[in-house]
Amino acid sequence: MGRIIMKWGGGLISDKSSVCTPNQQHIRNLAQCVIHLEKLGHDIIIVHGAGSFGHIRARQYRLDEGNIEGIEQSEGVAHVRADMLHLHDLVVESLQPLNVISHKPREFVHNNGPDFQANLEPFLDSGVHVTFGDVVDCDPPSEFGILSGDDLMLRLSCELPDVTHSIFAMGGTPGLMTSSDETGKLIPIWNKDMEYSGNHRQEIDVTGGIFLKAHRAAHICEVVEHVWFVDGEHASRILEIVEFGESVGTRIVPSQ
Ligand code: IP8
Repeated sequence: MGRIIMKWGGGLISDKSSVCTPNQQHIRNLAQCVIHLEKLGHDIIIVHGAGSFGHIRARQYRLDEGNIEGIEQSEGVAHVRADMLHLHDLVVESLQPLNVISHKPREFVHNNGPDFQANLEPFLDSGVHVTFGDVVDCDPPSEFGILSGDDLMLRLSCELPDVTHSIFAMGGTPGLMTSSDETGKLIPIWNKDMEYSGNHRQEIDVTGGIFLKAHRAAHICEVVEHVWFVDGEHASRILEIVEFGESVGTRIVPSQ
């Protein structure tokens, strides 16, 4: 049936402005969607973002800048890793009774960004795989860094065989928009030569927000047929994409 790789955005599964506050309803709805797709026979990988379990404290301890001389950050690394594990456990629990295989990036990834080093073969084992944006060890002088789930989406989607769908479920937007205010319209089909509008709250978000997603998705669509941004608050749209090949959202396509 093919492999579906989906991102559960951090802003969708948590309240991004309030530290370590999960959105259990959204997690439950997405889990039901995965349980349905698994029954149909798809191989599934979930990559979840960090939301308020990662970005707020990572920003506070400046973890995205790596090791900074004279600043005590090891407590911050441990704290964010513990918080991420908490969110990860909620995601894994939501998927019961599926056979879930958890992959914690701190245990299998070295360095961050799109060229991180990791063996991705274990993601081919049978079961539903779950991984997430995390604090990973890096070469000196950084020593550590933030690995975004969007970079995991890129590498898993481009390097694993039989990937049919790469779907970014986001919170608070139906897809890529023409403008960030109330006059904005959904862009149903987008390629990297087209414009769009995005808001990146740099004071909160330590990774790239919508701009990083669009950039990674533009690469993924070179090798994966169905690459989509959808409003994850309507999890049924994910099912529609898989079942009918279309739904409300933005389909990302290669540029001509
Ligand atoms: O939310 C960020 O992952 P993302 C990971 O997928 C941390 O970009 C720990 C902030």
